[in-house]
Amino acid sequence: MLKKVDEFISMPSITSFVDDTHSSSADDDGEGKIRYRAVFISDLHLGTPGCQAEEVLSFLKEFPSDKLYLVGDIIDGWQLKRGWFWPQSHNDVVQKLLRRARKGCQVIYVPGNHDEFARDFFNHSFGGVEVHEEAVHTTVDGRRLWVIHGDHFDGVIQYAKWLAYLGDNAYTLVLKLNRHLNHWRAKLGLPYWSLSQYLKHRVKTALNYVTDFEVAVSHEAAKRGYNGVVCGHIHRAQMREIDGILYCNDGDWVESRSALVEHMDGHLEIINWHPDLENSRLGTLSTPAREAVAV
Ligand SMILES: [Mn+2]
Repeated sequence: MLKKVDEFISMPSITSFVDDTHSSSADDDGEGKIRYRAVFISDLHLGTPGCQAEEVLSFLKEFPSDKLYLVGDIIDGWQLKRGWFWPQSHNDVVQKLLRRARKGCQVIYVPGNHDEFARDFFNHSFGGVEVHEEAVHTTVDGRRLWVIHGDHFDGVIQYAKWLAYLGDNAYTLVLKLNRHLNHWRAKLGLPYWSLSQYLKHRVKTALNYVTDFEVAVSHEAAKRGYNGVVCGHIHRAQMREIDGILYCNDGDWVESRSALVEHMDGHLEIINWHPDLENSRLGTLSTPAREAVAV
């Protein structure tokens, strides 16, 4: 399978097809923008209210590329099963991805656990979007990066559930609940229960989880002979070297709005997309300035 993907990526016909994109029509997004060799995004969670679809659209418009990797959890099938939520902007994202494929961008979709329904369609193509169990991206300077969503490592890591993420709303709710709880505890003559201590423990567990995940994924990439790995799943953008392996996590579009890009010269960068801010980008080697939990 892997070999097949490799061959596919290096097929000369694909390369010439990609070159056609320069003759795109006037309505093509990305016109006049800097072109990227590859863009990696994951964890959009389309179909949930948390998905920042407008920001995904503005990001894609600003970052045209020869290759686009959709690194899983693009559509949240779990949530959609519970209740249909599909606003126009979510539809627009799907349309945008399909149009990008039509315009000659090679779109490779590696499904995750929330869009596992797509896992029935490995090695099929939908409107030019190729579905693969995993992929290999070769950077212009020849580094081979293993592209996977990452959920398969959940079982490998001790913590059954990932606690890497506690959203702002959940945190606000916990604070509110804690106030009420301690109000009643005081009335019952019970001592104050320390929320900060409780959260500190949770955060520590969450951070351990993140590190364990990063290490496990990197070691597996090394075992398979890759130079690096690109994944998503834990909603924590990151790029660093772990035991000689370049570990890249492209983050998410539920909160951090982050992506990984390969410039035409082969250097990789994590983008934190804040279209409203002038400087929405972080340095190539730096870690996105985002805490796991705001405590
Ligand atoms: Mn996932």
